[in-house]
Amino acid sequence: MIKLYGVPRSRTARAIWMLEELQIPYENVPVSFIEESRKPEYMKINPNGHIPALQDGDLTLFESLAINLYLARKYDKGLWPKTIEGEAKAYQWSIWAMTELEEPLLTVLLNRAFLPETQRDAKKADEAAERVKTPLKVLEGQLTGDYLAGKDFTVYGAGKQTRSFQYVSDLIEGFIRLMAADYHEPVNLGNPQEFALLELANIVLQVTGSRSEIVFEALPEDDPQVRQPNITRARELLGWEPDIPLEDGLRRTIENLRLEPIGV
Ligand SMILES: N[C@@H](CCC(=O)N[C@@H](CS)C(=O)NCC(=O)O)C(=O)O
Repeated sequence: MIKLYGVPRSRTARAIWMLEELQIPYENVPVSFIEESRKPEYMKINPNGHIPALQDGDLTLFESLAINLYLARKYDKGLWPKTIEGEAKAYQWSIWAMTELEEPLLTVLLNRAFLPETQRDAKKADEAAERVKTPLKVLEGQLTGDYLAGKDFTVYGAGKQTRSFQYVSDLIEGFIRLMAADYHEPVNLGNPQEFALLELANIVLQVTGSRSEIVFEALPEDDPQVRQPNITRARELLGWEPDIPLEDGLRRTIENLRLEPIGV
C-alpha cells in the first residue's frame, strides 16, 4: 500500500488532498517536522529531512507537488490533463505555486498565526503581505478568464450528481463559532442544500457571461451521486447554518474578481 510520510498539518496536506481526491488506499505515517524528520531512519527516505515523502512500490519520492503530479498521472481519474498543452499548464501552475506564491504566503502565516506570539515579527508579516499580492493578482486574473488548464467546462455524466457549496463568509463564521466552542469532535460546516453539477455549470456561465462550452464526459465509476452534509451538530452546537444562496455567492465572487484588473 502507498505510504505517505508526514503529519497532516504541514505540506503533507497537499498530498493527502490528492490521495483523497483519487480515492486510493494509503497509509499516513505521521512523521513530525519537529525533530522526527531529521532522524537518520527517516533521512533514508527523504535525505532533505523534510516532510512529505511518498513510497509507492519501489518508488520513493519527495517534494509535495512532484508527489501530487505523479499521483494524478499514475492513478488518473480525470485529474490528469488530456493534452501536452494541458500538462504544460499543470507544471506551470505547480512550479508557480512553489516559487512565486509559497514563500510570501508562508511568511505571512508564520508571523501572524503559526509561530508562538513572542516569536512573531509584524514587520516581516506586513512586508510579505505586500509581496503576496503580486502572485495572487496573477491567479485572480487567470480565474476571471479561462480556467487554469483549459477553456471548457467539463461535466461528467449527465451532470445530475449533486454537490454542496457555500460562500466563504458563511464558512468563516462557522469556523469562528467552532473555535470559540471548545468542542473537539468533528463538526460538518457545509450547505445541506444540494445542487446538481449541470445546474452549477449553467449558473456560472450565466453569471459570468462566459462563452465556454459545457463538454460532457463519461461518468467515473466512483463519482459520488449525492453530497449533502448533515449539519445537525453545527446547528445545535453553534447555532450556525449557511445563509448566502449559491447564486448570490457566485455573483459576489465574480464581481470581486472583476474589481481588480490584473496589473502585473
Ligand atoms: N519543497 C518541499 C518543502 C518541504 C518542507 O520544507 N517541509 C517542512 C514541513 S511543511 C519540513 O519538513 N520542515 C522540517 C525541517 O525543516 O526541519 C515540499 O514541498 O515538499
